[in-house]
Amino acid sequence: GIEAWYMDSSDEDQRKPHKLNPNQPLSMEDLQKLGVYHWKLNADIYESDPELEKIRKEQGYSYMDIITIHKDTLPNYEDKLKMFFEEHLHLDDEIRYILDGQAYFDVRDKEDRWIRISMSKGDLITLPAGIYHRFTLDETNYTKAMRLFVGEPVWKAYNRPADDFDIRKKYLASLQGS
Ligand code: KMT
Ligand code: NI
Repeated sequence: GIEAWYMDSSDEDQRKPHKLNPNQPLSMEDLQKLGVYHWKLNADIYESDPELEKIRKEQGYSYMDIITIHKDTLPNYEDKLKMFFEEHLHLDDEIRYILDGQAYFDVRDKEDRWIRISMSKGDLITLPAGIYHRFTLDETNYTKAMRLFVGEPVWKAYNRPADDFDIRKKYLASLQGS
């Protein structure tokens, strides 16, 4: 299941948990305040899951594909993992549903601290357009994820600094008062 915590600042292996000592966990409500939303689904039935269908219909997630992130299945594995771990933003929401294995999504909080979100089979997450984030496998080195999108997918990532984009300003404005 999903779990979130503030990261330590050690530059050890990115695949390690990087929890503080003592751990500083975050609640789902804390994540919602940053515009990050989570659903728990039954990934064993993803091909015919009415709950997933309902979410896709309600949120307009018309596009989907599946990416298997493992050194034997993903072309240019090392380069892609390096890219995924560069701090970046997108002009659209990033919506990912973990079908197998596990992985970490890191997002910045309002004070620019890193939050690590631990995702495993059955976790669906949405990161809002304009939030700075990055992705890494954990020490198991494998995950299979569904990528969802409203309309045609736009994969372009803008590495930080990307502060001049309207979507970034809009995201920051959305944090005001929350
Ligand atoms: C991104 O943009 O951060 C990604 O697509 C991460 C890898 S998808 C599980
Ligand atoms: Ni991204």
